[in-house]
Amino acid sequence: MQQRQILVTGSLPYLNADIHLGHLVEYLQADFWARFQKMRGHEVRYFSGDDTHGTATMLRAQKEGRKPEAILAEVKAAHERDFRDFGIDFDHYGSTHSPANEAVVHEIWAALRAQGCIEERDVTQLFDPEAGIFLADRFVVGGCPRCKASGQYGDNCEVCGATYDPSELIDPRSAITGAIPEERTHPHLFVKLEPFHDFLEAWTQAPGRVPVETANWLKGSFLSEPLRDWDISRPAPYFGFEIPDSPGNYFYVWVDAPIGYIAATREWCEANGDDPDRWWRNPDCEIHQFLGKDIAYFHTLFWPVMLKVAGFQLPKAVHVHGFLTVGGEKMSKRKGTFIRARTFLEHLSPEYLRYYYASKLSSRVDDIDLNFDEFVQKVNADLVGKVVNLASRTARFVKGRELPVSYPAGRDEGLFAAGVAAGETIARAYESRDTNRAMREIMALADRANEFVESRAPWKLKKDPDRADELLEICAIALNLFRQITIYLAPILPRFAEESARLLSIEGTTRWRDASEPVVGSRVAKFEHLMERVDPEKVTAMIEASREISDATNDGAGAADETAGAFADAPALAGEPLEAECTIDDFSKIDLRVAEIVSARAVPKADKLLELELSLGGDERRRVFAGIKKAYQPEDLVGRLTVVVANLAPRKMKFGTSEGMVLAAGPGGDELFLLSPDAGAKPGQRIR
Ligand code: B3M
Ligand code: ZN
Repeated sequence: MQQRQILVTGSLPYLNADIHLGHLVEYLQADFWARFQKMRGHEVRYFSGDDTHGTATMLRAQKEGRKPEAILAEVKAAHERDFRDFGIDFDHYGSTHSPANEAVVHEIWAALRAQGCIEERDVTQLFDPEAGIFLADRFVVGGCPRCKASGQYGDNCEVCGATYDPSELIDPRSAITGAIPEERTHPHLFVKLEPFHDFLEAWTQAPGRVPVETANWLKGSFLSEPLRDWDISRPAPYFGFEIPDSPGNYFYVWVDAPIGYIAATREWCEANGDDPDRWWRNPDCEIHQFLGKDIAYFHTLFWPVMLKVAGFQLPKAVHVHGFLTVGGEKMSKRKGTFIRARTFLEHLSPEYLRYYYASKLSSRVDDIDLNFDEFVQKVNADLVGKVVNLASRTARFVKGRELPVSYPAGRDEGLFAAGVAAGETIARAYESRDTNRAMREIMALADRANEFVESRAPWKLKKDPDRADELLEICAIALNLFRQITIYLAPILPRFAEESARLLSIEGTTRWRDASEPVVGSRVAKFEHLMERVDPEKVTAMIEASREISDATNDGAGAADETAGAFADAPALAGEPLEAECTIDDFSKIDLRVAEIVSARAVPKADKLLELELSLGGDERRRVFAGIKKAYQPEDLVGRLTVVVANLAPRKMKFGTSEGMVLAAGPGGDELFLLSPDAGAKPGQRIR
């Protein structure tokens, strides 16, 4: 197998938030993948770091009367501790507030300037005269100009969904000081993106570059119209890097944040005598970026342009994951489901979460749900009941004895060889980040191994001194199967693999190919208990410990500067939205599109359903089952435009899978009215 050179990144968590279970989805997924690749013998580095700049950091430092650097150091140490304790094995964890990062920012900036990508234009924005700062949209609060709801932040109304300019708010106030903001004009610097339209189209739509869902979303939204210039400067005061040839202006946090990936690599190279260009200017190096769907567009529009202009290597793949829900709902501080990494560690073993996430994650962008009943059940049934059990019920019978000098392959019903063969399937699943599949395959091996032990009943042989050799043979088989399974689990549960090596007195690090070599001749050590069952009471205690009075300081998953996260420090001028309400963020998760009905037919034996084939523009087709049979004749629908929820998780129905949902009004039965856009709308257009 040819050795690959692979650079893995996890997105840079923002300074303002403690690491919580939502963050961990990503860092664990990338960690599983990086560890797997390392075990396969590839040259792999996994980098991340803190995202530090922006107004939010500045305001926090002011409020706490400290230097931002002091806060940075404290937060970085806490983040690194949380990651380490969850077994997330970064080769280096950097910070965007570093000399290395500033140097790369300058390099990229020089290239953007040299290639004529920058334009200066005046921007009129609200200004807080008391705080002396321009107010990003999220820092303005007032009444909605349309529905008059009070306490609306920014440029959209959470009540009626209207979008507007923050200056149109009724009685606008600064969310920082409560002062009445003024309009002021300041020159800003923009990156012209439209000249890169074709490049971005080709790059994002290349097979395997981004998940299909993301590629389609980009194509149907940003790439379907001329790309708007990107405003990359912020006037002082701002915590960040000053723009070298534009004094008094600072780089917007999202400029230097992704550059932090390169800076982290440089710092690591510096410390390890390696050449950063071998990683970032080398077409043979595969760059794999893991990130959440909320920040996919930063990484697939702005970032590739910066890389390209400055001659850096573009990522081979951007692996986008969904959000974490807990018990089917958004994490909530009030309900105790907004769980910090640290709180989890205080109650439960990190390995539980590593395994549970692995069993849930696939290569899809879908959100994953943490369901605590399932969590307890899965960990106990799979890890304790199947894997640990395999060793615990056999090792003790042969403690201190040596394994036979050759593996009794003829006596194991072909199980070890079957495990070797399964290794390739499992590796393919890991490679495509389908750890759900990998875990199922591995548990199937554990099931078969346990059946074998069951059928040989070593506990009975133990009683018969004449059958000691047979006992040893059976235990050697079981322990080798255990060893094989723990190697396959090692990207998820590295400690397990180490323990199994220790149990069989083997030295050295675990490699994937060790799974095809049975262990022979070495001594069986004392079996140490590998894992406790999850105690549901500890789960309850963890939730209790996470419960807070209100969600007022909910900093959300992945909240960056100038987005909701900044509000942790803002006075509560706005009424808190009720949890049952759908926030604008919730709503914006719904991808509504114009669709053309290209064919329609009645579903036989279903009295309500029509099967529709929808076109979402280009050659994107969807099959949707709609309960509108009583209201429409199929032939009347063909050629008509309607509205479809395009990112609804596919639903398996008796008649097939429905890949979306069309929208209709009315009480039901024959009184249903399909929604349609006005004439002129085109299939695939996003509804906003
Ligand atoms: N800091 C994610 C967030 O906190 C953001 C990621 C930067 S990756 C370069 O929203
Ligand atoms: Zn409104």
